[in-house]
Amino acid sequence: MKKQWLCAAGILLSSQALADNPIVTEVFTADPAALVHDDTVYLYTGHDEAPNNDVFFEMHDWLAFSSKDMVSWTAHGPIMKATDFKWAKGDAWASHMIEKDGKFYFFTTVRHNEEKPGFAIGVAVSDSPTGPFKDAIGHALVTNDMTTQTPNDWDDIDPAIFTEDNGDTYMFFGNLVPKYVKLTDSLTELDGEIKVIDVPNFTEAAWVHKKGENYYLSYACEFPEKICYAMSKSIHGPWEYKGILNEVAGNSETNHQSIIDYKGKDYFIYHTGALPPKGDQPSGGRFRRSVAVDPLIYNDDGTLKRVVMSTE
Ligand code: FUB
Repeated sequence: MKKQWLCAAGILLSSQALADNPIVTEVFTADPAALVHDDTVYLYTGHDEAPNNDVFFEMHDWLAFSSKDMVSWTAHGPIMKATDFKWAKGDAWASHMIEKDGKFYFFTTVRHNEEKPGFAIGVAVSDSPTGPFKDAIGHALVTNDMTTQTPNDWDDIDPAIFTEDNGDTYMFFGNLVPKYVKLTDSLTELDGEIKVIDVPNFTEAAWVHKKGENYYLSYACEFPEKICYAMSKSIHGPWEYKGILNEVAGNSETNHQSIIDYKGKDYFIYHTGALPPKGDQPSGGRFRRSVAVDPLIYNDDGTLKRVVMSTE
C-alpha cells in the first residue's frame, strides 16, 4: 500500500510504500518497540493470546519481526517468555530493545513473584537482535518496592530507553506517574535516583526520541488511551506539553507507540484492536491487539502533526 506524507495544507510531500495495516495478521501483537540496526527495522511486540475480549490480557512471550522496506515483514518467532526471568510470575508486557557494543539489551515488563508483588522491569541480553535472550542480572532492575513515589503495583511498567550522543543512557517508565532514571554503562544497574517527570494526563507507554535539537516524550494519556506528547531541549526536561498526537486507536482501550526514523522517513507504530476475524481466529479487540504503522509528520517548528490512522 502507498501511504502519503501530506503537509498541513494537504500538499503531497512524498509517498512511500507501507504494509497494509495491521501489519501482522497471523497472531495478535501489541506494545510495539522498534529498533533500527544495520539498515533493518527490528520490531518487538507483545503477544496477545486472550481467548476473548471479556477478561484481561493473556501475554506469555515477546515476538520479533524485521523488515528492510517497511512493506514485507519477516517473523522471527518468540525471543523470550516472561518466566525466563526466574523471579517473574508471568505477564509479558511492554518492552524496549537497544543495541550497545554489539550486544542487544531487552528491557521489559513482567509481573514479579510473591517476594515483591507487583510489576517489575527486567533486562535480558543476547548477541543477536532475534535472540535467544537470557536474563542479564538474575533479578529485577526496578521493582515495586523501589519506587515509593507511587503506591501502585503497576507503576514499574513500560520501559523506554534513550541514549544520548555521549553514551549516557536513561530509562523512562511508569504507570500514572512518569519517571526516569540514568543507567550505568553496563545498562544493568541504576545510576542514581529515580526522578518523577512533570507532564499532564500520563497513563503509561512512555517513548523518548530526538529529532534535531528537540527531545520528544510521547505517552499514552487518559483512558481509553490517546497518545500525547511533550517536547524539551534536554533529556532532563522541563517538558512542554504539546497535545494529542494520536486519538484512541479504534476499539483498543490501550494505545502504545514507537517512533522511528528509517531511511529518511518517520514512522508512528502503534496497536489497535482492528484485526477482523479470519478462519478460526476471532476478531481483534481490547485484549487482542494488532500492530499498525502510519506516517509521522513534523511541522517546521518541530511540533508533530496529529497521526492519521489508516486503521480508522
Ligand atoms: O500490554 C499490556 C499493557 O497494556 C502495556 O504494558 C501497556 O502499555 C498497555 O498497552
